[in-house]
Amino acid sequence: MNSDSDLNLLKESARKAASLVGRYDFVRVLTHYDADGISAGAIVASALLRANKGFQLTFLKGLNESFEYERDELLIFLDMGSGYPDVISSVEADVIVLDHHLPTGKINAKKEFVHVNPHLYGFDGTYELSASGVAYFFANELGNNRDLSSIALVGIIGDKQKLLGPNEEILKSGIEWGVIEEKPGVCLHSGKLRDVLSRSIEPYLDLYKKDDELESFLKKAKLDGEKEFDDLSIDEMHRLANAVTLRLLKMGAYEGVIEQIIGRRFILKNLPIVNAHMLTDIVNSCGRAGAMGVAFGILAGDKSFVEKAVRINYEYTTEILEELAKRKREVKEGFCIRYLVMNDAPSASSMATTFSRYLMSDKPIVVINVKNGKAKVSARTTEKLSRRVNLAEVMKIAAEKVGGRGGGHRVAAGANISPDKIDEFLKEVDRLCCAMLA
Ligand SMILES: [Mn+2]
Repeated sequence: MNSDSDLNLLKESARKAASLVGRYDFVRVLTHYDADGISAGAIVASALLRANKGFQLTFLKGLNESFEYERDELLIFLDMGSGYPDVISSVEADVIVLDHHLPTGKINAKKEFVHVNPHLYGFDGTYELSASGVAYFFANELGNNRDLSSIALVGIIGDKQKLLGPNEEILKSGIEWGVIEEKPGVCLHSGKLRDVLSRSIEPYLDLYKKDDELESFLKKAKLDGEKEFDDLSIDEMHRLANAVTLRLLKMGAYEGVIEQIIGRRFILKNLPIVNAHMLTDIVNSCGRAGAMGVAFGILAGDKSFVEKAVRINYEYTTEILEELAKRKREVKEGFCIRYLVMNDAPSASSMATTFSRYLMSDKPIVVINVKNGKAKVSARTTEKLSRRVNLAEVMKIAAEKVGGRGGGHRVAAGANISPDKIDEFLKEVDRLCCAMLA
C-alpha cells in the first residue's frame, strides 16, 4: 500500500488530461474490447457527453491493430498504450493514455501528451487500479461523475483486481453516492441455484453436466436447487459460501480466488443488471462475441439491450464450458509451465484464466489459439507465483525472439506470434519461467 500523496499525483495527472479535453469539441476514443476496456469506454463516453463534447468510440483488440485519426483531433487511448511506446510516439496528434498496463519504455510524443497510469504513481496496476478506475478519476476531473463508480467496479472485477488502494476509494465513493451496495455472500450469478452452480465459470465449479455431483452438492449444503440465488436467506447464503469454498479447495483452486469471491458481493443500483458479478461476465462475453455495442448499451443504462446480452452470455458460457471439458486432457506439461495449443477455439484467454485459477494453479499456463494464420498467446499464473515469474517480461522476450510481440501484466500477459514459430516460442517461455522460478 502507498500513501495518499501518490493518489493525489495520479488525480493531478487526470486533471491535466481533463484540461486538455477542454481545448477540443470532439474527441476520438480508442478502447480495448474486454470488460475493463468497455467499462472504461462507457465511463469516458458518459463524462464527455455530460461535458458537451462530441466523440467517437472505437473498440480495438490491441495496438497491433491499425487505427485512423485526423491530425487536429485529440485521441484518448483506454486500457492500452502504456505497453506500446513506439505506437503512441508515432501519433501525430494530441494524445491522452488512460491505462494500467506496465509502461515498457519511453514515450516521445510528437504533440501534447498526458499519461495516466497507476504504475507511474507507485500503485500496482495489476491489482489496485484498472483502466475503468483510471477513467473514473479522469471523469471526475471533467465534472461530478461519481455515479459512474458502479461502471468502474465492472472493470475492476473484470480484470480480477483487489479492492485495495485506489480501487477501495472508488468502491467507497460508489457506496457513499448510493450507486453501489455491499452485501454478504458469494459472488455468483442471479438465477435458479441449480443453473447458476452448473454454469458458473467465475468461479468455475466443475459441475457442468455433472448432475449427480451437483445434486449431492446441494443436498450436503441443505439447499434447494430450484430456489433463486437472489432469494436465499442469510443462512442459506452462508451454507452456500461454505460449500463453494470447500469444493474449490478440493479442486485445487488457487487459494487467492476464495478471498475474491467469498464474503461480499455487490449490487449496482443504477445499472440495468444489478448483480455486479453477473454484469461483468455479461459485458465480458459480449466483448468476446464482438457485440461491444450491446455491452456498451447496458453500461450506458439502456434496458433494451439486456435480453440480447443475456443470450450472448448464455451461448458464450456454453461454448467455454464445453471447450474446458474437452481440452482439459489436451494440456501438456513443460518443465516449468503447462501449455495447450488449439485451432480455431472460441477464446484462449478465458481458457487460460480458468485453468490457472481453478484447475492447475501450481505452474504458469500458456494457451495458444491458431486462427486465420495467426497464433494468439494467452499466459496466466497466480498472484503467488507472479511474485517470482513476470509473465509480461516472459511474453515480451519470447515473442520478440521469434519476431512477434508480447506484454501485459505479471499474472496475465499475451503475445502474437507466427504459427510456425510456436515450438520455438514455447521452449523459450519454458526456459524463461524456469530461470525466474529458480
Ligand atoms: Mn484492463
